[in-house]
Amino acid sequence: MMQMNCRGFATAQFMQPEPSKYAHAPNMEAKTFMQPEQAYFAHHPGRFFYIQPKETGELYSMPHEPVRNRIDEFGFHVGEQRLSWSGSIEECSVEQSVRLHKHLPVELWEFKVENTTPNPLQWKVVPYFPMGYMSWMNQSAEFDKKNSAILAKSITPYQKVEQYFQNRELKDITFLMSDRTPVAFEARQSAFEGEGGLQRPDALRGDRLGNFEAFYETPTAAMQFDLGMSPGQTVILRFAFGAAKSNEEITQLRNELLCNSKTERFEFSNVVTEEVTSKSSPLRIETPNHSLNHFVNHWLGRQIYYHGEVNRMTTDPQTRNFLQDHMGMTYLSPERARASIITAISQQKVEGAMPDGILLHKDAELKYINQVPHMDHCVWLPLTVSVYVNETGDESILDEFVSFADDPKQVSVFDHVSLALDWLFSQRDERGLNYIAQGDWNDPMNMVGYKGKGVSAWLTLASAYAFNTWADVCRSLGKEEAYFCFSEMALQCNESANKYFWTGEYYARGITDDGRVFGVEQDQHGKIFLNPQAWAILSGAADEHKMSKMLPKIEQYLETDYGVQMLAPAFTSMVEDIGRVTQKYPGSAENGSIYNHAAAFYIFALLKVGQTDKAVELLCKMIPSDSTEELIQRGQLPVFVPNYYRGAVDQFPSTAGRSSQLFNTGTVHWLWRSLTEELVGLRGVSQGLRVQSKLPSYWNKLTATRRFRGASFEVKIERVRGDEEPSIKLDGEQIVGLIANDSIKAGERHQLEVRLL
Ligand code: CEZ
Repeated sequence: MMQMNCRGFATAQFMQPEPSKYAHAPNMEAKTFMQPEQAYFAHHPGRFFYIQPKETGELYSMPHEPVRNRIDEFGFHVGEQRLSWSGSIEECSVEQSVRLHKHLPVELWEFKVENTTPNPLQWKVVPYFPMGYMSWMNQSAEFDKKNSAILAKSITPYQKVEQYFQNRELKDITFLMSDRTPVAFEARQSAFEGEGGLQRPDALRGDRLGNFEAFYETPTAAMQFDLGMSPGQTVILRFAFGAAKSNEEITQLRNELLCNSKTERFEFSNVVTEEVTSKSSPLRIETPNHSLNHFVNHWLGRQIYYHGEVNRMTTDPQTRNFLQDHMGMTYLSPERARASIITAISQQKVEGAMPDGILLHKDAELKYINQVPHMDHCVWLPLTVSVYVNETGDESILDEFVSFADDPKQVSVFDHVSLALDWLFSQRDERGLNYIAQGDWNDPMNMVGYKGKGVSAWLTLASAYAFNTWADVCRSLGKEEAYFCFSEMALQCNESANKYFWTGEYYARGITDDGRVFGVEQDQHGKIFLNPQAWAILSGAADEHKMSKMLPKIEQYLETDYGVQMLAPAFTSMVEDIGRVTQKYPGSAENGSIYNHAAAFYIFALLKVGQTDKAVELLCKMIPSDSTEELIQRGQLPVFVPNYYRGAVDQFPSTAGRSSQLFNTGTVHWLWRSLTEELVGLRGVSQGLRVQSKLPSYWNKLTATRRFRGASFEVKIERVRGDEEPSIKLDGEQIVGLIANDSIKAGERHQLEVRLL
């Protein structure tokens, strides 16, 4: 995984099996995971090329950092297969690009310059790939002549004997390897920079770099190339940068990747495979909103696929994340989703509880947040399994026999899910409200119920939704008794929620250990939370009357130009009966940001009840439009939906809308469902494909292509003309809202025409 910005700063990570890096930020890395609004440091992590034309002696760098000298033109191009930067320097065109290896933690870089002047030119080009501080135990760097490579070697710090045996397999060498021999190199960071620093490094003052190696000193990788270019000539330099375990591995990589200088030899391609490239995306839409179309058609599937493919770069994804990530994966790669559902279920405890995290590797352990007891993990199981069954039609999964984490006894997947729900139902107090312990969906809401009494409104409503969802599955399987049983459980949860949390205007967020109802009008901060409202709609607790009260309150307190906030006003100091969430910076993350995951639940719920205008308005706000002003304020290109945009817009207008830059978020799966199943309105059910399309009043038309069980449906949604009746036509024939299973065959294409009021 690699994330880069236009200036050349980069964060790259790979799994071995725990998340690792080969280019390091300062020491803080050891104690943290992926950070929101990541800081970049002058030296790293970055990939830079210094450029010095002999003719003028000026110093430039590509991309903008670290020299920051103005160049004539500058472009940053985010492509499906590669990232590239283009520029014009002293009338020559320069391009630099990066792709990732399909399987290995290796970046492939190309640096291309074309002499577009009428004169012969002499340029000094120096790639500068700092590795940062690698290890306090052992770090060094040397030049490997045979491979034209700088090898920075290190020992990952550890203390326990058993870690030695695990760490033996780590790729502790970071290399920068070139396809041609440099005239000189520099492997010691301080020698390269000297007094001039990164912007004017001492090493570039002379004719040649100093050929210094690093002996327990901060390593770096710089190589010098002197390029003589006749008029019209193009020169290409190629590099591989990455992690390896041994010198032999590096030699082998060189043979594979760099020995033949023809571009075709580079078998680098997209990790996100053909399954989701824009051409074969299982969903394509054409709406009047171009930014939305572009995002959905090019990037949304990729962001979902990324989650399912790498599980957020952890070996113990939180159970709720893992299950939602595979709920999304169902639409793109059902086989993987199926296997993941089984993996998750096999880690259920025999009493019914799902663990806090799913272990994906034999040496994996529950870490960080997964050591804190959260009460909501069971909610996500029926949601994911029902999506899987409805989308694929593969009911056989329900009959698979799977054991438990703590019991070899095997029961069917159907029984596992039912057990999870029974457990959820049992974790309620005498009022019928779900205990929160140290968190629910909201991770850092850790002190509402840590004494064992506090309850969550969201979780009570989410349980009801989970029961209803499972009841529907039971009914479609003909299990009437189970259907009634789960429906009854949902009803009880909804009744309790309405009794204890409905304030007359909207739903409160919970009741603390000491009996304080919070998330209500009287609270100075955190007066209203979005999640209980959204899930009260989903669970059916909120009837029309309640919705007519809630929706204006959400609009008043939570909606902003950048989307809908998760709570408001943001907390400004610790509230000891709510917890850590109140200590996050106001307007960031769960403390009142535009937390897109929560916004997506709300959008999905609105679509379910036909509040299409509001839903589509909020959905469009998730994706930066192409207005320059807005892009600058958000600070992010519309190639992924971030975890959050800064909220607390009344308290902090200057930072409102700023992106977290975090691309890990369950948002995308709910966005996919909102678009595919609710707006375009093609939802898998056990009898086939249900057609219930929607259009906001401010759109006249929506066309889409949706792949379903291997068949492809081209949908045209329009309004009725004159006094025409609403209608649905499948391949020219009128139907009544259901395409039955026997007319859905893999490989076939169908035309659907939907006319709405
Ligand atoms: O992580 C997410 C979790 O991965 O926060 C969501 C939760 O539902 C997801 O499962 C809402 O709480 O302080 C924390 O521990 C935070 O909770 C973060 O780890 C949080 C961040 O938004 C990072 O993505």
